[in-house]
Amino acid sequence: MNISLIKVREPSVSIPEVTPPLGLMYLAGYLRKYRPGRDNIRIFDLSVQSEDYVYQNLKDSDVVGLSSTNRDGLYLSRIMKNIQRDNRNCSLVLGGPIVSSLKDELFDYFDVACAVAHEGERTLLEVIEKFDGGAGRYENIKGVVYKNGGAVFTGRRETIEDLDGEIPFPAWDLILNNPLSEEYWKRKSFAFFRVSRKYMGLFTSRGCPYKCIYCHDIFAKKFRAHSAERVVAELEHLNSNFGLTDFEFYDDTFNFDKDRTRKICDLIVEKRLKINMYFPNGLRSDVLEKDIVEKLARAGTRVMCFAIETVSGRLQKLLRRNLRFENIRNMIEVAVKNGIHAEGFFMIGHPTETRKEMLDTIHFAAGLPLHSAAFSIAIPQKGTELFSRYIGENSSQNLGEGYYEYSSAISELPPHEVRKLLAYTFKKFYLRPKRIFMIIRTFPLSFIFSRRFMVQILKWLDVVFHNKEKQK
Ligand code: B12
Ligand code: SF4
Repeated sequence: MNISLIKVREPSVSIPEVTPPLGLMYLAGYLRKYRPGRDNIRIFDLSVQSEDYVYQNLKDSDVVGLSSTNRDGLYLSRIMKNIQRDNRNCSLVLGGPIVSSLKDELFDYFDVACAVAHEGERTLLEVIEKFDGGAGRYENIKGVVYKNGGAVFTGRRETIEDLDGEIPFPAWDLILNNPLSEEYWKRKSFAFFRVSRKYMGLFTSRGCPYKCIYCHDIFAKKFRAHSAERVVAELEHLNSNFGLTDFEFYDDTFNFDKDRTRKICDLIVEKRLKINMYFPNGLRSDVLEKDIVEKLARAGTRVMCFAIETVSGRLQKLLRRNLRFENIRNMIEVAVKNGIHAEGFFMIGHPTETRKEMLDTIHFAAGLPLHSAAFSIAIPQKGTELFSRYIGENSSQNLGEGYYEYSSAISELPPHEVRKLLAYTFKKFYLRPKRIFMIIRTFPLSFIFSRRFMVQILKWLDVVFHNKEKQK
């Protein structure tokens, strides 16, 4: 079958970061393994390709699979209508985080026969078998949302436990042997900086055992991981076959299994792999240990992000984040001492948060020996406990451009006051000679003079001055 998989993402000024469509590469790799020689699979990405280009290339598709997050819900709806209009004989299937978040509510927004929720590999395989003349019925396929009068969700499918045995390498070649790869490499990726222009994202574990109320649950609340050997085999493969040296890890809790983390680092050193590693999606800082940070540094870690969010013990509890703080400063110091660029993630505007709590977090962040910090405003997203508790399930907010409009005042301060404080965080944190010197010292020169870096500087300036305008 001709299968086209499309990442649907509206080109956005507010989030310039773009990453290769790892989820689609996993699905393509899986279909190749379990339907060998039966499909011709292509991947498109609307965050880096034009709509016209994608539409023109879909003409002979038997199946079109679309992947989206909530943020791009309204855009997805428009794209889907256009595809349905031009390709009446092709079967459409929807997947990605938006389906896991909305489930049977999905059909309130989208007119599609079938959607796949949560971990997609096994479910998509069964859906494709059905499209390919199989006798299967949606009602017998676990993990789908299908139309039967209204929307029916067939229930959550069991997770894949033997990741090494069942999940093949993602179909990286569909991106890396394609001019499309250049489009990712010339844009800002997830990490604060990269040494080499060329890179690939990796996802070495699935699921997260923590239960933060603002977070989604795509891969279940249980940590499952590829073995250290498999992770290093992926790195070696990408290094020797595609010449890549830079790798961004997008795992939710890469370091949850301490021994696996140690072993991955040891193997990289043992095999003398000369690579640069980045953890832009954060490491769980309270389960880090000094020797682990040192090993990560020796193995080539350049950027390590610490997701701290709030310093308030009350809010840590309310958000069910439950981060223990004793260890954080130490681990940041060890990282910095070992030449790793340390970034902190912080949020303000949490439910019931007071001005004092916000300021405490800002001052705590500014006092940490971090190179950089990303401050954002907590936005309740559909499909999370934060949303159902503080906004209400019936609201359709968050499926489009309005996403970043901080319209839902869930903290003690009105939205414009929270925005004012956000602007203050940038000044408080960055406008210190010591910090600027620290940042420049860890950056490779090639990055300082790159277009990507200039764009980042402009973005920061925009945040500071844009908010100033709004305050007037
Ligand atoms: C890399 C990343 C980014 C990158 C790139 C995002 C992008 N869309 O291009 C950057 C840094 C830009 C980013 C930004 C944001 N992100 Co982000 N990001 C991630 C991250 C860390 C990894 C994504 C990944 O590669 N996963 C690994 C692959 C294997 O998983 P997957 O893509 O979900 O695919 C699997 C299934 O979903 C399914 N599937 C996926 N597509 C399809 C398609 C079909 C047809 C089928 C059948 C199945 C299927 O099968 C796949 C294999 O099992 C995830 C966290 C996570 N755990 O996934 C968050 C995540 C996707 N991001 C999230 C959010 C909230 C955001 C932001 C809104 C943050 C913000 N406030 O600014 C923005 C929105 C950007 C946007 N417009 O999409 C949420 C999305 C929640 C939701 N329901 O929408 C996630 C899940 C984090 C979380 N736990 O809350 N993000
Ligand atoms: S925010 Fe991070 S630690 Fe919390 S549930 Fe989500 S992935 Fe897990």
